[in-house]
Amino acid sequence: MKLSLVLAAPLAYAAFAAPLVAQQKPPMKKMGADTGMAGMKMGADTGMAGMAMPIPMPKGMPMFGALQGLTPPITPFLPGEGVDPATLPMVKPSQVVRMRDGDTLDLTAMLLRRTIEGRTYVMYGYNGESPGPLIRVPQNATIIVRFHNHIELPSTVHWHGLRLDNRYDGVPGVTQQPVAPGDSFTYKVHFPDAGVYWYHSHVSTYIERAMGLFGNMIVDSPDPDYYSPANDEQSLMFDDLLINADTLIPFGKNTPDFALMGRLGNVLLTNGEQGYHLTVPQGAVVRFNFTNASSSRTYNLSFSGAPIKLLAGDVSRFEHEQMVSSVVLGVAQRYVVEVRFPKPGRYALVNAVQEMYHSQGEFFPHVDTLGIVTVDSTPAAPDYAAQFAALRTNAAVVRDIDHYRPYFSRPPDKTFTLTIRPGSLPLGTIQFMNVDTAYYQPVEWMDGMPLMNWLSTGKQLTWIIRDQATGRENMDINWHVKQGSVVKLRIYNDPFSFHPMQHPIHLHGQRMLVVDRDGVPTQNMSWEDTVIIPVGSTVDLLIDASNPGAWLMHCHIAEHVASGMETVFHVDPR
Ligand SMILES: [Cu+2]
Repeated sequence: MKLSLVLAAPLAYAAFAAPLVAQQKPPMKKMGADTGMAGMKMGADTGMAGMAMPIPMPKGMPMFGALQGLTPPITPFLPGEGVDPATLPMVKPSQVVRMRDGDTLDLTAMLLRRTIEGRTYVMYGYNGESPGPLIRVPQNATIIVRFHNHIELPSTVHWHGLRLDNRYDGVPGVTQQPVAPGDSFTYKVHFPDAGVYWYHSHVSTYIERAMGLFGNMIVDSPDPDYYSPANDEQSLMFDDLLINADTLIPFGKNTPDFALMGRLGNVLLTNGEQGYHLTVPQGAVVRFNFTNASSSRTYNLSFSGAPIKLLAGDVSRFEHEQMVSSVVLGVAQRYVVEVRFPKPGRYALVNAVQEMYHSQGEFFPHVDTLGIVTVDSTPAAPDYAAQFAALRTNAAVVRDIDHYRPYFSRPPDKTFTLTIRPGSLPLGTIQFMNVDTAYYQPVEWMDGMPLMNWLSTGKQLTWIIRDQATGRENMDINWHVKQGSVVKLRIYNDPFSFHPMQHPIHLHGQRMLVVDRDGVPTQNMSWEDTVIIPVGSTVDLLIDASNPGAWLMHCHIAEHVASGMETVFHVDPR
């Protein structure tokens, strides 16, 4: 059994976890008296004991005195204001809805009650479920979805990863008007590619998606041998909520808070619940469809050492199946893996990441258990051990990508820089960022500065996609390409900006290949719609611009897109 992490592969956790200190900012002075910025700690020693913090702070995390007592300048919003929760339906688990070509589904966004750790919250869902119904269709099917908006905010549905007709892409202001409360909109949803996709609200996603407006879609290939055989299949959507004591932390009604790093929750949910559980027979091979529905969290997933075989990315299988020790799942990404559970006992599904306190330059491991797979002593039947051990080459994927290989080494047609422009942030935040003492890592796995993050709003800063050639930014870029062209896009994530952070960049309506990261060509590709660009990295993408229309390209961190980080990729019809 080969267990390896290939650095050029998209899943190299080690490459995303190493601190970036030397690359950008000089080592810091210890926070405290010598800096004049009191490194206050919560608790009795600061005299702050008993003062209720509006956001939860990790134990031992240093605080900045200058920010103490501030709250973000937002109009607080939570779903269902003025609604008696007792009148709302209790959430139901997501149900599989199998649909055939031509079928129609009614999908209603609505208020729901949910119970988490014994407390009841008002949140959103579709058709009484959150995640919403799992839509399962054959490849090449087209279905009709009648969307009804029964929440108090305007909404739309975006069909993430699908190369469908532009007018049904669900982007307010680009492909349609937002659907007002009480109104409906009919989508024609086409599924040209097999794999794992998801649908979600594309209006105020930092509220609506975060509060539960998302669901999975599984597109089945007609090829019965598309994946190797498995004893079970599980579709898992990962999500996180930020709760303090018994309160959901409110959202900004007109602009997001947590605009620097996005909202990272302290309650981790799998398919809307804590403590995922699965029981399988000994030796079972389980195919997992992973979807990251979080606003900002990147996951590094593994199963207590059980072998993981990587099968597929966002929009296709990989050229070659490979064994990996963990799966790095950026916001909005999907991976299909198989896991074999060789011995009876318990295997924890964990998110194992590196935590860091920016101000201290302290790094330590952080592990959250998302669920448990219990393996009983009955042997799995059939026994797929041999099929699991065989690493297949997907000749159809290799042949398809062959058409694009001549473009791999071409110079880029367009180069974007990812950066940020700070505006009227709190003085304490500006001081901290300007003293060149903050540490950054390629990927922010945890919120290492929650108070500063909470206090930053989308009105106080702008996240930027900048066209290097023209200097134009975000929605002013105005990029047009001809349908059928193959476009090389280089994206550089500036590590010297005011606040560097990874950005999961998503392109609507097309498929793309990650051909190169920091000068290292990708050895094993799948077609993607979302790519993580770590701090300081340069990524070369090859876009198959096959689908005409005005397609949004944006950072999928909900607070970043709401703070400006979006542009439109125009594919002009032939
Ligand atoms: Cu971003």
